[in-house]
Amino acid sequence: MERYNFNEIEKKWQKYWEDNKLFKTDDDETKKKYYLLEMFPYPSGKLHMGHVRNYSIGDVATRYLKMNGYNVLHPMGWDSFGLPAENAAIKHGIHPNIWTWDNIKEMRDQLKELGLSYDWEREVATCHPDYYKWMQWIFIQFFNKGLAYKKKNPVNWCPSCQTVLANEQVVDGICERCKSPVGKKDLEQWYLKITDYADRLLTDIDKLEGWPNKVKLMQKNWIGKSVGGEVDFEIEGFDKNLTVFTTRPDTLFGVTYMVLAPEHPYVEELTLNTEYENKVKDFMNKLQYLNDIDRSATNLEKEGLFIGKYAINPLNGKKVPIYIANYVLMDYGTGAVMAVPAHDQRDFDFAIKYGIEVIPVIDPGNPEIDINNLKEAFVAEGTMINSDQFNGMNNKEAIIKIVEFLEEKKIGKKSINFRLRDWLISRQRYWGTPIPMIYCEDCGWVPEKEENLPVMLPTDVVFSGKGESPLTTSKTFQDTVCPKCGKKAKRETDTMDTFLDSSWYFLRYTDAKNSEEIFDKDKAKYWMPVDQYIGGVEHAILHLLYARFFTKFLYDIGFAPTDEPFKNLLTQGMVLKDGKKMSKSVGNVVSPEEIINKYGADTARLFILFASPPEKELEWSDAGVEGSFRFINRVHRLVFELTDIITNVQNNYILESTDDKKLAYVMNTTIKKVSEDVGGRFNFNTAISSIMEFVNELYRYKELEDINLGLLKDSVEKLILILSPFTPHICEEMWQHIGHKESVYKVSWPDYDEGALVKDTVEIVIQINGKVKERIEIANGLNKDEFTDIAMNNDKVKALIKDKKIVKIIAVPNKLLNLVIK
Ligand code: ANZ
Ligand code: ZN
Repeated sequence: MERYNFNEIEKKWQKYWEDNKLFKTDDDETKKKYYLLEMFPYPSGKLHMGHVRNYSIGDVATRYLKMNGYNVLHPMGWDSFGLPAENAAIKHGIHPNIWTWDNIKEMRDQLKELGLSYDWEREVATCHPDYYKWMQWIFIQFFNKGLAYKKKNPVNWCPSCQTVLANEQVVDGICERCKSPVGKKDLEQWYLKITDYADRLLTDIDKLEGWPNKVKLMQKNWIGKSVGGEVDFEIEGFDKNLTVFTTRPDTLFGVTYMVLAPEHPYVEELTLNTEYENKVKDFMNKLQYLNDIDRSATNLEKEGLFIGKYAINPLNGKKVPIYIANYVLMDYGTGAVMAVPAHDQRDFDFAIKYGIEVIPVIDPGNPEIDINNLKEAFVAEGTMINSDQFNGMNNKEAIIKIVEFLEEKKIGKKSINFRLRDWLISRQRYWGTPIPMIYCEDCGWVPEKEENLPVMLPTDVVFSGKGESPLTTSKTFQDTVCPKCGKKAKRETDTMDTFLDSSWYFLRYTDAKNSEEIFDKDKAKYWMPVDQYIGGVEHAILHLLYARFFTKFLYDIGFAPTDEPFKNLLTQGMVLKDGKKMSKSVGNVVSPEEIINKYGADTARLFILFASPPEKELEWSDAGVEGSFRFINRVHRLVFELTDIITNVQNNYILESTDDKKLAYVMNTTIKKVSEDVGGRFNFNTAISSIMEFVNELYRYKELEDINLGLLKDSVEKLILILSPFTPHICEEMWQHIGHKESVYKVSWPDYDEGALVKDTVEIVIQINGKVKERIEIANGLNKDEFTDIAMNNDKVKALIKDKKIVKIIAVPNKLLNLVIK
């Protein structure tokens, strides 16, 4: 008998699929469509197990849907701009373009080795001019709608490397490359006005019924809508009011100090030529190493500085000191806070540290909390105290009343704040999409003419790792003419954040080769939205939010057919080894190549799909891989052994013996279970275990004396078909071996016979005095009397009872007969 030669089999079928263009998708609008998408990878050069998991999940679903008659779009591409290519250029002198395309080639081959059913004719690479041309086109649409603008913003600047660093290149305030302290430098940078979409991005989350709740919650928190009010405080001896944003206007009477973000423009004015001027500068210098995320952390050690001035509480005229502090951000609300230590933990920590008064204004009504001697801020609901005319109200009610009062007196108003910031998209990097903007002394910023796109990345660039933007080193790139007035002008030398590239690739796949338009609207209309998106939970916030933002924008300007891109979302769990995330830094990586070489792609796929449900973490197990390999061998052996006796048999048959009925029952319930698990719930692991039971039953059945060859043939065929989405190569091979000419991929998914789902007989348990004594087969579905009657008249039961006296009979039809005897 033939050995299972996975190497030969897998190569053979991969070639067959490719030669026969089996996975090519047509835009056939008469067919029901399904768009199944996995997140495209960054081409690092090596596939890791996380990729294998992500793509195997998608592949099973695709193959299943295809066999169920859907026209499935299942594309793949490359998120191929980004820093690693540029670092390789600086380190090893390889041009990013060469490095990237070499990696793409390698990874594409690895994907093909896994037998994944992609339509490679739709492949996109974001670093290809055919793609980034349309990226630039989108940017220009944003600019034309007033949604792209330039603003000064501090960047991380390494004075020794003379270059801008990304946040991840700054470790504890130190440059990752040269280990010198990093400073800040103000640079003009491009932003996208995503905040204009904040409200819609938030409310439309409720439309996303097919998304995991945890992802929706993360999106909501990131957008972070806060409803509250703005309140104006006068500053003693200063002619401008200080406006604060608060979510708790009810605590206004409890304000005991004010805090400005150190970057607040008033700070300089208020301390100019005072003893505080230099102290503020020192404070700012220390602070520059903390980013906004560190500064908002609850466990941040609060630090601040009194700046010598006082503000007046507009409700009670109380004079309170003004501080600057590390925990107040310039970029949120108004950059200023009314501090209420009694009811805000950050303010409480700060007040205790600096000896500032704590005035409670909400009474918890709980004798266990001593309101005049708080150990921590009281943040729950309660009754208003120390608040003049508002005393006695519930504090929620007081929020409304106080805002009304402020509005009447024109010292404040209702206000909504989003945590979401505009999106800083400028990068001082080479390997990204050039921002297609031109600066003219007379006309200001002007977009490149659309007919001149793409603005190509120049090739004469020096990769020194120094300077602001590498594009400034090109001799040819910068000098151009103004598209508006024709005068000499300069091109923007920043490139785009790579998150832009991945915000619309799913739209491009619907018409990937279009050179006239970003995509044909009819094609996009047919395919969009993506029916199922699959990817890592690490992209649950930014990537998905940006993709939703782009889709809404392209919808608004009349291009995208839907205003949400992804109907259903599956976030797959991580791959672990020895309880830790598989990663280079931990040193516990098992490479997909190693597994494919040793066992073949089908085994790798089967193990990964069987070991755990897709959303859960997956613990790597060598024994599990072995087990999957053994199972495939077992199926292979079974089919090859039976081939001769089933080849010329007719498929129609009548179920005769109890064993026939049992096999038919197992076959049909397995088909049903696999259909439900794969089609609806992505429970691949349970689908595979039921296939394993089916195989066991086939092994049992084939050894019987009296076997029904028609049934056997039908079972073997259906086994191959339902296993084929998981382990496609071996299933093609077996399918061919038993005499079929066409690919399994083109065969319809098997139906199951409802009638065969009812068992003729069931096994019941007989207990005597609570102990299991016997298991017997009896007819299925009897009512209580019939059941008791038949069970009691069974010879074995009679023998057990003999002449003892029956005290009690407990009968659970189809399951259990318990006799109490004396
Ligand atoms: C007074 C107050 C009393 C506050 C109280 C809270 C509780 P969220 O919910 O996240 O929007 N705040 C306002 N601007 C800030 C800034 N730029 N940096 C740091 N903190 C800032 O938070 C809103 C609350 O955070 C605001 O309400 C303000 O403190 C603070 F018992 O005002 B609150
Ligand atoms: Zn001009």
